[in-house]
Amino acid sequence: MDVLTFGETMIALRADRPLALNPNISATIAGAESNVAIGLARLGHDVQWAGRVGDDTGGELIRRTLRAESVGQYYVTTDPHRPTGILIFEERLPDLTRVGYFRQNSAGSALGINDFSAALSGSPRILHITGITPALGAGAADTVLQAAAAAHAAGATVTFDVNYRAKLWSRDEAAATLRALIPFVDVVIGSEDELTLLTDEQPGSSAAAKALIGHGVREVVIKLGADGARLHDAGGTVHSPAREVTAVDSVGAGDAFTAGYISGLLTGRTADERLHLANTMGAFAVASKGDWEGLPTLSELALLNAGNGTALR
Ligand code: ADP
Ligand code: KDG
Repeated sequence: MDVLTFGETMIALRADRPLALNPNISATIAGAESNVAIGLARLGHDVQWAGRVGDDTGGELIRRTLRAESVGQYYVTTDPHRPTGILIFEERLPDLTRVGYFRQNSAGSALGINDFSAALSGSPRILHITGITPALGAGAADTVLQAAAAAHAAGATVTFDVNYRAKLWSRDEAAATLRALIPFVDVVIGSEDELTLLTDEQPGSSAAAKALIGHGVREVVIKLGADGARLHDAGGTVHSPAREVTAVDSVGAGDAFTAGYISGLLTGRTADERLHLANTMGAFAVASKGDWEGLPTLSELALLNAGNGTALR
């Protein structure tokens, strides 16, 4: 197994205007960790997503979609007592989306280490975690901590996307919980602002990244939106510009970026190449609607080099 990741995946209802205004709605799935898993599977990696889904049609939608995307679900449990959570994307302005959650007491939030401890002992090369799962409750937070510690002890690389969600918890709660993960994390991915949850440094300088490296983190990757991304490691700093695209839906760009970065780690690419691949994946996500639907396969990566108006015939 190349990568194991776990978290909550939900039914995602996409509304083309606010719900109160009787929109057209389409149903798909969303979840930061399964978005990363789909991105990695499209790039040809062997990836397992672990989690809990309800014994309902939402659970069926999630399972069918992940199966179609070649994401392994050997460690997915169907919870007989709790429903699959729901997320609503309301398109409010072009490229401005409002996200609403209906996920309290959901199946996905009841995730425990027993759901996938066998996977951890199956030696994934990389364990990918995010800061969303610990926000779902004390049990989920403890699960993330145990998983990170176990993977670290087993010699796996642990990648961590901070993914702070203000609708789920306060900055103070997030800081206290997420800082405990740092001793077990090899690669931190986040925005400038998110990094300051993990250290006492101010945003906008490299101090936060340096502090994390001082605490044993090997690589700190900072997502800079339309400015691309920057990597800090013991060797210094590398910046890579974003790919030029027209943004139509920025939600999911961070997950696509992370999938590209992890793929670069798995294939032994240089820092520059890892950032370029991550930026390319992020660009595909912002240039297409949906969290993961527009992500490229390996052979499609070069499409971004084609000029505007290209027809493939
Ligand atoms: P998040 O979605 O986690 O908030 P960002 O907005 O920084 O993260 O986006 C993640 C990555 O997606 C960026 O580092 C970049 O590679 C890509 N990206 C984001 N916005 C754009 C854009 N307007 N044009 C091209 N690439 C973008
Ligand atoms: O990263 C994109 C996410 O916002 C989305 O897919 C849903 O996992 C999600 C969350 O909890 O916000």
